[in-house]
Amino acid sequence: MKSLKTLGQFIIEKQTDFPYAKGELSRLLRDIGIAAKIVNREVNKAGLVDILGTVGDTNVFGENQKKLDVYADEQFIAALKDGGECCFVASEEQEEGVELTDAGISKNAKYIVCIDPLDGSSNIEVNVSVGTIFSIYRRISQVGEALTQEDLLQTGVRQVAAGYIIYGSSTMLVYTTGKGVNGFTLDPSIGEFCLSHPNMKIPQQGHIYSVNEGNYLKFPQGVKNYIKYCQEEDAATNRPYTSRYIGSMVADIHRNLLLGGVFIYPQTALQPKGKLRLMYECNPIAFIIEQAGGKATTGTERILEIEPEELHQRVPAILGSTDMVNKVLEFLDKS
Ligand code: P6P
Repeated sequence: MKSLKTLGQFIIEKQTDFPYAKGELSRLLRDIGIAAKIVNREVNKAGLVDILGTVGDTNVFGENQKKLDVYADEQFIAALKDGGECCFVASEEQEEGVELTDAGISKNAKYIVCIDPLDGSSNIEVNVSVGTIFSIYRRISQVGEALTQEDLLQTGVRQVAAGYIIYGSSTMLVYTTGKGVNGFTLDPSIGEFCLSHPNMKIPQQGHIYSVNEGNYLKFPQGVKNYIKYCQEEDAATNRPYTSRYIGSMVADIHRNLLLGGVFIYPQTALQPKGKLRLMYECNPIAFIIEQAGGKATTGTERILEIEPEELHQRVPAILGSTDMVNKVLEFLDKS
C-alpha cells in the first residue's frame, strides 16, 4: 500500500532543499495549511449557515464583501500572526495591508505574505469552486528596522514560495518553493493534506481556452483573432478547441494545469490594465505555472519580471501551456 505523506512531512523533508533554512519557511507553510483547513470547514457548510450575504461593508474596490471573504481574511491573518514567521500581510481585503511586527513573536519575522483569501467569492452562493492564492517573499530590510516599500513591492521572481488552495469537489493545496509543483488533497477523515499530485507538470499543448467571451467586443484585436482561431475546424491541430470558463481563477488554472490549456484575462476598453491583481493573483499563479513548465505573460512582458508600483496593481494575464500561450502571442504580434 502506498505510504501516506502529509503536507507537514513533505515540507520538513523538502527543507533540505534550502540548506540555509532554519525551519521558518516550513512553519509559515504549515500556518497557511492550518488556516486553509479552517476556511475549508466554513466554505463547505456556507450554504447551511447564515454566513453568506454581504457584511454591508464594501472592500477596497467597492465590491460587496461577503461574510466568507471577511472570515477567510481573518483566519489567514490570525494564523500568520500566531505562527510568528510573517511580518506583513498584503491582502485583497485590506487596503493598506497588516503589519505584524508589533505582535510579539512576529517582531523578528522574515517573511511577507501577499494573499487573496477567497478568490472567486461571487461563486460561493452558487456552489462553484473558490480558492485562496498566496505568495511569500523574504523581507529585504533588516529585522528590527521599519518595513519599506521595497519589502512590499518585490518582483515575482523574488518569491520564495507561492500556492493556492482550491475548495472544490475535494480541497487541494498546490504550492511551489521554486523546486517544482506539488499538490496535496485534504483527507477530512484525518484532517491532513496528503500528497496526491507529486511533481505537477502542465502539458506543453492543450485544447482548452479559458476566457470570459462576454468581454469579446472589448478585447484587443489579437485576442479576438486567437478566439476565432480556437473555434476553427482543423483536425491536425486538434481544433476546434473547448471553451471552459468558471470565473474563479483558481478553478480555471487548476483544471488547465492538470489537462493543459490557456487562461486569458486581457486588458479591455473598460479595464485598460486588466482585472487580475499582480501581487496576490498573477505573480503566485505565474510562479506555479512556470515551475510546472508553462508560460505566464501580460502579452508584452513576463509577469514575474514586472516591477510592481502599488499593492493592488492590476495586470493583463495570459497563462498556461507554453505552445498555447505562444500562439496567443503570435496573434497579438500580428495585430
Ligand atoms: P470576470 C474573481 O472575481 C476573479 O478575480 C478571478 O477569480 C476570476 O478569474 C475573474 O475575477 C473573473 O472575472 O470578469 O470574468 O467575472
